[in-house]
Amino acid sequence: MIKQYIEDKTCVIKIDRPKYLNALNIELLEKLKEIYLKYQNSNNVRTFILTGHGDKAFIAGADIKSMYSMSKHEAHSFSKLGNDLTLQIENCSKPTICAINGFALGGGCELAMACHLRVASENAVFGQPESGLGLIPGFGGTQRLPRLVGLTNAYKILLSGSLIKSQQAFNIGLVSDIFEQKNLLNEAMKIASNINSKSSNATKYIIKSVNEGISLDISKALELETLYFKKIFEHEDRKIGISSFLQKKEPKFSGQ
Ligand code: DAK
Repeated sequence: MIKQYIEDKTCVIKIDRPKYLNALNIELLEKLKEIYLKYQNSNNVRTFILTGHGDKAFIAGADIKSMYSMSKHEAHSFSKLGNDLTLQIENCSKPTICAINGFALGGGCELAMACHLRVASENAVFGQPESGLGLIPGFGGTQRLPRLVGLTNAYKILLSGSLIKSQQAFNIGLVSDIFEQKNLLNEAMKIASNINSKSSNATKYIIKSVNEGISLDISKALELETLYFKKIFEHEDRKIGISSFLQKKEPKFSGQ
């Protein structure tokens, strides 16, 4: 259901339910949550890559079949689990790069949107088809999509339920890069390795400042940035980074 391994301080998570185009069910969400809980504070991991097995689907949404027979109680747990997981990913001090290798629909697109970076294969397809199923997005789609692509693009995608391809997703800022399918994971690894070479404290405070500041008015958000800017001066990494620059050498951050 999920394959996971660690390579060069990057935890690679592969959703592997090909028979259902990697659709999300409760078990899968629980497993994902467990992986994040296990590695979010581990010294062996600096970044996560979230991707899907194969070249057809990243995640084709929540498991439609299991939603049909879901009781109200199960729907509530499902919703809570999904929203807890997206917040856990988004607020983790270690960034997740989502490598979208095919269909990213409904809950799949929503999970991708909770990640810090999104890169896609040329054949990737995005959409929030929930309205056609008599539903609305349940894992943050109505909230994160407008923040990422603006109201005009978000309403078009949410209300129409239409699917868009990689190039359009790139044009509206939903993904940062498009790669050939065969190179997708390698390219995501390169992005991760670049982040891994930077100060983990800087990574952590950038994520905190962006996440906490995005819903504040600009003056409060700038105060927050000032606060974290001051905090970063408590860390040895700042001295290592600046002195390496002055000595014209590559910094080797300690994470202290
Ligand atoms: N769930 C379960 N099975 C799925 C699936 C899904 N989301 N998507 C595909 N499959 C299954 C298909 O049923 C099929 O199984 P068999 O018939 O072979 O047994 C197999 O995967 C292969 O799919 P297709 O034969 O359909 O493959 P095609 O290439 O023809 O089409 C497709 C690919 C991705 C265009 C098509 O499969 C499709 O339209 N899939 C459904 C996409 C979709 O509508 N996704 C959004 C799901 S709704 C909430 C929380 C979350 C959500 C809502 C509320 N709260 C708790 C309130 C989220 C909702 C969603 O994500």
